[in-house]
Amino acid sequence: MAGSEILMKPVPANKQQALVDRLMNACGGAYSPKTRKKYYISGPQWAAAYQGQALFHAPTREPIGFEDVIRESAKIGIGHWTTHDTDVIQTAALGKDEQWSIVGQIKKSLTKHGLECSMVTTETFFHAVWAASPAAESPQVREYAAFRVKNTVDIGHELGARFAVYWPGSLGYYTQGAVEETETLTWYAEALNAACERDIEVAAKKKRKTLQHCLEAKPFEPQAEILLPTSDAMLAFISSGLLKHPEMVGLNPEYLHELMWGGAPRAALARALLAGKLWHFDINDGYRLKHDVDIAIGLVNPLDWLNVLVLLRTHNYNGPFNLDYKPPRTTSNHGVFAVSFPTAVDRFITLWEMAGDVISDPVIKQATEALKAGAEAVDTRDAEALAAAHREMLTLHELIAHRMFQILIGAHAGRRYSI
Ligand code: GLT
Ligand code: MN
Ligand code: MN
Repeated sequence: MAGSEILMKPVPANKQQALVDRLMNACGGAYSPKTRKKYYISGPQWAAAYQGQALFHAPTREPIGFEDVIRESAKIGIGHWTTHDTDVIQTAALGKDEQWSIVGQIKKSLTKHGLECSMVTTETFFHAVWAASPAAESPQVREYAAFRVKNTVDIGHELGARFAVYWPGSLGYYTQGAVEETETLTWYAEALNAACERDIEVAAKKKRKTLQHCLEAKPFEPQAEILLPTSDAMLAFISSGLLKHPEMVGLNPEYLHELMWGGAPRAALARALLAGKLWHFDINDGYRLKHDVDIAIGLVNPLDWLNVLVLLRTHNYNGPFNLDYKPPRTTSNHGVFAVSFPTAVDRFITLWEMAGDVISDPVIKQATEALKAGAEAVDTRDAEALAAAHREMLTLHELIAHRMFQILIGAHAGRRYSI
């Protein structure tokens, strides 16, 4: 292998796309766009259009608009599209005629390419107006925040969306004493109440169902201290009594955001499921206790992802899987749609199918059933006897983990490195 670098000739710029496409083909294992479309997968406008910029980075890609994203998503077989209000409409045009003409163009583009808009979200973190968050002390800023979330509800209904997402990443503070938490949370709830009430009105007028309003937590970034840092904090907030329509508000957990605070994403999802609030799910990958690297699904923690999907399949989760990741800044505009998106979708589908294999695997099934059957003739008040009676059985925990690994790498289906 050492010689291969020597033999490889420099690749001229105009031959590089062809090389990427050839190696992408050589990978094999791609699903057809028709197969991909059977899954409830959505592609965010902001993910596809992300130019590779961040605090320490200049953009590495050219800007692209919704026409490009919708057209290319259709080619790949991504059936749903999601957006922030300001991903597609300039802040100054929000609520004005120009907004509705853009929304009209989006509708046309979605219809032309056979996509549906599944979710809309309000940008409440980027513009200078949000310096003190959407729940700022100033009543005028809060009135503007209410206008923005209500306007997103209007856009959502017009585009046929079923979900609205809220990421309160600017709800918090940098310096201590700057905000009074209970006040800020009460004001934030007022904005959500305004969105829900508007939703009830518009839905009735349009004879549509109301939207499912989903809160998304992230433990840090961009505020230093965040008031609703985890999905669990949000569950508490939903049932705090501050919301007028808690039944309209659920969660949009993001895989990496739970990992970022050191939690187990699967356990966070389980708690949301038990509360009946797992409505929408942002899928990606990354590392524990690091910033929001938004790597595509399965590239860091494939075994954990498999385990997550076993849980969701077991509980018949039927909401969207939103590809909220950032194509790396080393990936070109061409690469975003030639490699980044199709491979993310295909890893998701493969892991989803594997989760089905895990659920029906005879070894895992027997092991799980045996564990649940417990041990025979034992005094349930005698700790020593109970521990001894189950001693051999509990080895199955590790055996189950090994079997899941085998399923992940295909060893259960005959893959071998040596005999
Ligand atoms: C922002 C955030 C994402 C959220 C988006 C929804 S905004 O990009 O980092 O995780 O899903 O508002
Ligand atoms: Mn997200
Ligand atoms: Mn993220």
